[in-house]
Amino acid sequence: MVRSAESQTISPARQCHGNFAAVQTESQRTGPIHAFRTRFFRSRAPLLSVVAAAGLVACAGNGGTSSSFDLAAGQQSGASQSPTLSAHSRVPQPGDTNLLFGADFDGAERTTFERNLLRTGYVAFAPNAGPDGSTALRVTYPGRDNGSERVTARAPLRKKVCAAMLQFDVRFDQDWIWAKSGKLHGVGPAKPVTGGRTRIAEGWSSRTTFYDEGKIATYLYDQNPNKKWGATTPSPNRVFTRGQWHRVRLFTTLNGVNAADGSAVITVDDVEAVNVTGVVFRTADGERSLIQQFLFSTFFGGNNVSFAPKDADGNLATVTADFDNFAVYEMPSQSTCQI
Ligand SMILES: [Ca+2]
Repeated sequence: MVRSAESQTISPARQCHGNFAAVQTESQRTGPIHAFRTRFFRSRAPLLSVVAAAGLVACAGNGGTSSSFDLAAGQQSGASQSPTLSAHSRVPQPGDTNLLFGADFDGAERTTFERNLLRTGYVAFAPNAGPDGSTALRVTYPGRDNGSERVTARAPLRKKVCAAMLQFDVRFDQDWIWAKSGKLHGVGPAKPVTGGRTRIAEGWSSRTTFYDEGKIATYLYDQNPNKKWGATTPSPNRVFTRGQWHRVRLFTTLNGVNAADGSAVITVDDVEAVNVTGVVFRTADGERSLIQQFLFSTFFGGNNVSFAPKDADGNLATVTADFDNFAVYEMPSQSTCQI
């Protein structure tokens, strides 16, 4: 049975999904991925520890075990457990996974992705503004009749996969205006379906949105034939505070072609915020339907001016948000999706 994402129940936010310990595998420390990581995180050893231990921190003191991988030292530190996932853990954790894409804006030379972002005209690099004092990306959102100017760019992943985790850090400016809602980033297949366009069998998109005074939501273009726009599932509580850095993770798992077993899960600062199951992202299982693009996508709205940021006098306003440390990881698939 095909079920829409909107029909699903939101589970209550919780701190941890049970006992688990995930550590880096040998395959991550060698080969091109390692070289990529080394280049990407060449000055980011403290950050990498956080990335490698993602999810574990939230469970420390709650049955879990903290662990970290120190790239500078080149060895595992902390716990020595084997990579395992608890049977009770419904959310994949970064551990024995591959980094498929990364952007931290700290390189001496601009990458193709960064140059594509600059071409939008609404981004700038903000030295020392990142959560760790590094360079962050500052996006400007000028309000307009359909919400705000669109700031989008796509980047290919290094591998086509069934399940992936996107993570990024975001800080909404102290003067941020929430308005109704607006897009944040996500992942997609070869031809993502967005913007109310017609569904195609191998097309879909899985994104996040800010929503309603500081909540977050999944925004999914699935195969529901009755919907023009994506399906929104908001968090039950506010998760964002203006002026503070937050770490967002979006776990996307594709469905098997004949099964309604896809899912989209968001955590914010290691706390689960949204959990949507039973998603039918696709009805064809060709290679083009697999997760293969990072979708940088942020703007207010929206298809009318009610989505736009406005000041106290009701005039269109311009606001900013900072982003840093984008990374997409392959995750172990927990559906019947097969590559
Ligand atoms: Ca940075």
